[in-house]
Amino acid sequence: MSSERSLVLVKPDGVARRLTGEVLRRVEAKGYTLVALAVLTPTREQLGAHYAEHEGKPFYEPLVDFMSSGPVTAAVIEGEGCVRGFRALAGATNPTDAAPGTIRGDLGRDWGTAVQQNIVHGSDSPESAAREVAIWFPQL
Ligand code: D4T
Repeated sequence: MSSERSLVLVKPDGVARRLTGEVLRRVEAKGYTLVALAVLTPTREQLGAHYAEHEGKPFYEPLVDFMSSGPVTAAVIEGEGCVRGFRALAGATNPTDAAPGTIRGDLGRDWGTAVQQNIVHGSDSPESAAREVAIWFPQL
């Protein structure tokens, strides 16, 4: 029995566009289990921890501005290979390049903003997932 977990965020653009249900539908249809779910507007401090690897990059401030601009839906999902599996569901970071059939490919586009508004975040490794779950769901 695997207990691999990933941290999934429906970003403010996705929540504002009423796509939380569509994202969670795809996660569940794939066969992953929802372990925890919350709707919240993240603080800049929380986002500083989450995006620590990007601090100092040109898109960092626009990224934190965007991610703190409204509510996000945070979820912990579980299942064998779910870190890589959710990244496959999400598609490429740039929604213009993301393949049709993926969340970003089907539902996202370039809006000409300073930071990509690409609907979802998914952890990029099991180690990142453990770090991110602790930031978003310290009770787990
Ligand atoms: P997240 O982390 O949000 O799941 O997205 P990715 O894993 O696909 O992408 P990332 O961490 O490299 O980037 C975080 C966030 O910043 C935006 N971004 C990124 C951007 O606007 N311009 C850029 O050049 C990069 C690299 C998109 C996602």
